[in-house]
Amino acid sequence: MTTKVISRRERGRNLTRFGKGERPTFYITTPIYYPSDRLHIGHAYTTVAADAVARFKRLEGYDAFFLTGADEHGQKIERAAQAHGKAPQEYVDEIVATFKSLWAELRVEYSDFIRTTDARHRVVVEQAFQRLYDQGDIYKAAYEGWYCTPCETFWTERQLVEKSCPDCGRPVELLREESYFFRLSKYADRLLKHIEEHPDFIQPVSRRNEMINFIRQGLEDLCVSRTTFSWGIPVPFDPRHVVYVWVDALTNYISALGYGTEGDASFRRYWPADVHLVGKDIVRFHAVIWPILLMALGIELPKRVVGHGWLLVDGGKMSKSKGNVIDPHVLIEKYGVDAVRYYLLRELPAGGDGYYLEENLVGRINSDLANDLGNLLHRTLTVCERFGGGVVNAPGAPEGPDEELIALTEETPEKVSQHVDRLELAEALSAVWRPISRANKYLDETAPWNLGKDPEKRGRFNTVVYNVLEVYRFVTVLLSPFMPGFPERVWPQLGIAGRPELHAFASLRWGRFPAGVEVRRGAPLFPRIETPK
Ligand code: ME8
Repeated sequence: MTTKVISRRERGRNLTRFGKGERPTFYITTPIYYPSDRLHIGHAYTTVAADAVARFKRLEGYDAFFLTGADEHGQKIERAAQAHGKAPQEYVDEIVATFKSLWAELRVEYSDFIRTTDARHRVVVEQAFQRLYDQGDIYKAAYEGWYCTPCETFWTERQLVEKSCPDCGRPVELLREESYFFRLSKYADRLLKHIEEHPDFIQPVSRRNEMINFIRQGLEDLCVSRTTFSWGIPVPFDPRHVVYVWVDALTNYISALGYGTEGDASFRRYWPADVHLVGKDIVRFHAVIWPILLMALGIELPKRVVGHGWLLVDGGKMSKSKGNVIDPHVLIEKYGVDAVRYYLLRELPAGGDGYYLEENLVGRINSDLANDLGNLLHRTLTVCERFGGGVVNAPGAPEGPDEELIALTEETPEKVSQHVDRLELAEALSAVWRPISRANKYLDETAPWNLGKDPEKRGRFNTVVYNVLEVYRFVTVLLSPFMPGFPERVWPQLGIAGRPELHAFASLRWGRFPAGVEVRRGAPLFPRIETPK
């Protein structure tokens, strides 16, 4: 990817340029999910990924705003409510409550949760629709075309594949309605120019190329109202129509910030969004319809639309009809939230798909978390308690493999930061694992359990223990956005629970670990999961 990477020095300059209370901002969003059903680990992936990025930015000193929410209107929801014998509002209220409790369980710390049934959202959609109509970008015409309700998407006859939806393969319905249309075609050239001039606008590059081809084939005006059902926001000047659910939904990214209202301080502060993180299935809506809506409204475009791959299960994409949906609650209950977050974020390579397999999750827990990460601390604290009275002493002059271990650890924060900037979270985690693996090997090389027995080697023993624990402090800080429960369990063991200044990104300079602290070995951080042979 071609994202410009800001060096630590530049970043430092950026941060110091702003006075206190004027930190640089960062705005990241997830899609707002349909409350037509319970969420599965695919949705959990997107939300945890955005949460990890927002937390990382906060760690670095940014004022990060992280938005998620629910997309509650449309025919699909109306039908789901009917099928459950409920009024739509009652139905979505119940499901949205399950979204919020899942995010709490996954320790997702959003700044705001927007619902398209919120009054604050509705006024912004009404206003935008009215404005587009007043300026002639929305007009009325007869519509005949095909509609896929599960995808809430219109298709022309020629776009269908075997008379079905080209995206999901399900049957489409013929619609004949008087509708309002939005002049997408009028803005196609401007959008293409924008995409060409901003190589980072759509990521990864494969999606970018796909979008360029899609736009070059010619954009047709978009049908933006419906009359055959009523669960939506009424068109302000013609209330027999409701606003097309994607126009309604996309507007969440600015309605949550109070765009166009008196309380628009957040809009002025955080817009344009730094990243709209979405699954690859909905890049088209975010990279074509959304920017054109914004252009027509005279609003700056988001900086990046990042499409991630799918988490696949046996038989392809998770879907209720295939009966292969993985429920995150079950996994959290069984393996704990840090392990589930780690697995999700470690498993999907940037831009590509990944396979969910419970065996792989258990494998990651046993090898990465129990063996590498957990044991490193346990082994070091064991020798520190047995031979050093549990006190961390100041290190002596570096020798042998020390310099290499220190250099690798010192360069890691910047590497991780760059990966996070590029939304390469699996790569960011593997960068954290390099000093972890090196430190495990370092313990084998230096064998502090032998040094500890020899009074003449006390100095070397102190150095080795100090170095590994300082590596552990770096690693714990860097993992905190990914596994927010992890540091809480580590700091007391390292004896620095009451020293928040040592948990900050800015403290990641080698040698800050305070000599003289007393460590306290606790229960293993990640017990091995025994699997039947
Ligand atoms: O599309 N792997 O909502 P939705 C990875 N309401 N991510 C997955 C996934 C999988 N198997 N399955 C789903 C909508 N996702 C609209 C969005 S935004 C203005 C409106 C994630 O409930 C992925 O991020 O169908 C995808 O984009 C999103 O869930 C779709 O959620």
